[in-house]
Amino acid sequence: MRTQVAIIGAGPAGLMLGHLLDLYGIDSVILENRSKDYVVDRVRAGVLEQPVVDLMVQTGIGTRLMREGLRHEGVHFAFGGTRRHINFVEHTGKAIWVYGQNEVVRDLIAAREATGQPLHFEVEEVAVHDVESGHPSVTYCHDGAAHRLEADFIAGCDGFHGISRPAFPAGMLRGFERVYPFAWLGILAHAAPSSEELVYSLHERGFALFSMRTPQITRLYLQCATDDDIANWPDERIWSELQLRLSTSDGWKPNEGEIFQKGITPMRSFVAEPMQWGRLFLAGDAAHIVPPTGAKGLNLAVADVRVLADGLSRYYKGDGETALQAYSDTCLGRIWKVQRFSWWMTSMLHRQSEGVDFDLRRQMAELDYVTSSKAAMTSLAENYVGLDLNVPVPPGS
Ligand code: RFL
Ligand code: PHB
Repeated sequence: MRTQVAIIGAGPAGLMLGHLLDLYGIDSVILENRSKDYVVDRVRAGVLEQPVVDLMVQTGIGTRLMREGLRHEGVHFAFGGTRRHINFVEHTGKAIWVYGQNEVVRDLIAAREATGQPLHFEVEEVAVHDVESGHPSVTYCHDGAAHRLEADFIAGCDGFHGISRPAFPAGMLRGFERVYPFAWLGILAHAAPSSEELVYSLHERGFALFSMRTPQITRLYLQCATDDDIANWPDERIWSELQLRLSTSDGWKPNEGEIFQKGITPMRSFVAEPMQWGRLFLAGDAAHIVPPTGAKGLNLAVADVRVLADGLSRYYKGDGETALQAYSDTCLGRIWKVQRFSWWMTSMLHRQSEGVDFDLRRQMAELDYVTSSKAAMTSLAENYVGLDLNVPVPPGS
């Protein structure tokens, strides 16, 4: 079997790459080790930057997003009992959209299936070979049979725990990491959102975030301990903690409802450099992780594959390997800026450790400044709505 680009992983990175390559007329095969239901139902991100929304609309996969997505002009910050709003549109002319990662993945799978290009779920034992040659290949098992897929290039879009990054030879890759001393407990509840926009809160008991998925479903997060067990969090405890940390003196508080999903997520910042070895390219969570406080993971994954699809298209148009040489450096420039923003939001909004009251006072002062200085609000807004990405959209899309 042969293709131009073998893509490992059918998360947002792998599926969006397959979509963009198809628009450029480049063949690909996507290999995913989980089932289709698992990939679609996995509860993850919720916020799309303006550049991602624009890309989806311009490349023909934005119809449902335009119909069902929730356009938000800004976010609120709650601290010291008050709630302050930063209006992104006022400061940058751009907005953000709340549209679950599940929905993005669902739309991308539908687009893929409509093209008839291969997308195989539940593949096993995926391995990459001859990456430093001009003829790399991927071996895997599917439906009980062993396969070898020959390709011009391999895209490792297989997330933080995939096989692509560990395939780099020892010493070739440098990892930069920060693990945070807290985690997020996240829930989905059948409750109408009581605020039209997100509320990020710093409370002396820790961080909390009010978000949503639809006009009927609220998404909420609480800072908890890294070794916490979800069994320690019966629904009543979750609601009472959320009410304590989120309610503000203007009378605002989250609506309660039946909790139908809950889980604990660790927080990490990670960057792997470089993102290319021979003809293997890493993209998305395979190459970097951001703590979720800036809502950047999915958006960064899409930015990487835009750069990669553009480089591959120029390669096939005749520019040769030089079209791809800048991939890693181009992506890393943006990645480190987004890492900085995600780390900064995380540091500003989380209780660092019990009893460090100096930090709490300092963080409250920072929130006061960030929500009142025009310069600071503009800086936060331009990072939150997404830094400009100078990559063309595929022609004919
Ligand atoms: P994914 O989504 O992890 O997809 C990788 C895919 O590869 C598959 N895979 C393999 N396939 C074949 N062979 C193997 N050996 C394989 N190993 C793995 C996996 O099954 C999977 O399908 O990575 P990708 O595509 O790079 O996308 C990244 C995003 O999923 C991630 O950054 C975001 O979800 C992060 N994130 C958020 N991002 C945002 O932009 N906005 C948000 O609001 C936001 N909130 C969040 C988040 C992540 C969270 N968690 C659970 C980590 C909130 C949370 C709680
Ligand atoms: C979400 O809705 O899941 C969400 C929103 C904002 C974040 C992280 C997650 O910063």
